[in-house]
Amino acid sequence: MFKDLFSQKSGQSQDISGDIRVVGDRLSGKTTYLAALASWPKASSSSLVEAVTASNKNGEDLIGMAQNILKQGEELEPTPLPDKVLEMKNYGLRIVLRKKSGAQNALVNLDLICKDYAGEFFSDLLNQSGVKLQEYIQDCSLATGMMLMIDGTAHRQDSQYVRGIDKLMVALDRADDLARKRRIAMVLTKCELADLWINRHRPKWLAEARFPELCEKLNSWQRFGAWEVDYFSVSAFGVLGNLFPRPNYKQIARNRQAVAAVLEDPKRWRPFGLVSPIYWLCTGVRNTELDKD
Ligand SMILES: Nc1nc2c(ncn2[C@@H]2O[C@H](COP(=O)(O)OP(=O)(O)OP(=O)(O)O)[C@@H](O)[C@H]2O)c(=O)[nH]1
Ligand SMILES: [Mg+2]
Repeated sequence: MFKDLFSQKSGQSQDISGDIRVVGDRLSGKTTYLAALASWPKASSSSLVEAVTASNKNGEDLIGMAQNILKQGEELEPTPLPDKVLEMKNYGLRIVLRKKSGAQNALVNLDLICKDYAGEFFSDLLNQSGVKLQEYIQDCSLATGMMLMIDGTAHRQDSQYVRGIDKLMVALDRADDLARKRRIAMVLTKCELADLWINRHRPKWLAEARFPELCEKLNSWQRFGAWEVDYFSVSAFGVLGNLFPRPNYKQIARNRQAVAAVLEDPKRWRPFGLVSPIYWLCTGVRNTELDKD
């Protein structure tokens, strides 16, 4: 397991690694995000991302999920929360980045291990139920950083999310006293929907407008000094068209209290913003080029 960020230069390439926990409410889009990232459908020459590959079997399974769910219109199962934290899957991915757009040989290899925490973990936090909670918090405390996935259209849940996240942050602070600051990326998902898309380049503004209480809480933790916080907007689906973009989205059913959706046109699948939060979590530096992808 990776303990913390390490970075080493070998020739022209640079190696970075990170160990990330993906947390958020049920249906916030965590598993879809990881599946979209693993299958990285975009191969534009202007993108900083050269390739994403699986580095273990679980990572390969993610690619399979993307094929089924997004491309063939199958619905993704809710992620189960295993009884033992050791049974939770480690998704291994390698993200290869160019150092500058258009550059050929100066590469950054970002080796990532991710754990997809079931939304059930988040409800357990809110209800302070679930005997396994403590074990999971211990596991979270080992991570390089945490991605907090929030469905951008779920602004009515703002107050509820504050309670859950505050409990998690308090518990993590108690779990052990790290010499370094912890990083938390607040990631708004499904940003191709509603008016999120037109404001996707202002993620902090968007997050504060839609989730004012949650952002205030995160900012106060940051002021307190133990946490670093940054804001991101992503869409696993993306849009169709450039001049008059519309969501690449087809509703297939209303299920599990939410709308289940698949890509309308898998051939023109262009997710947005997927790598930026990971890069920041692993390096502490925001790469604004990645906010354009
Ligand atoms: N419009 C849109 N829908 C999305 C996006 N990402 C995920 N969804 C949909 O949101 C629903 C929930 O996605 P999941 O990835 O299963 O959510 P989850 O957070 O893993 O849920 P749990 O495993 O229950 O915790 C699915 O119907 C997805 O198709 C997105 O970028 N845009
Ligand atoms: Mg899931």
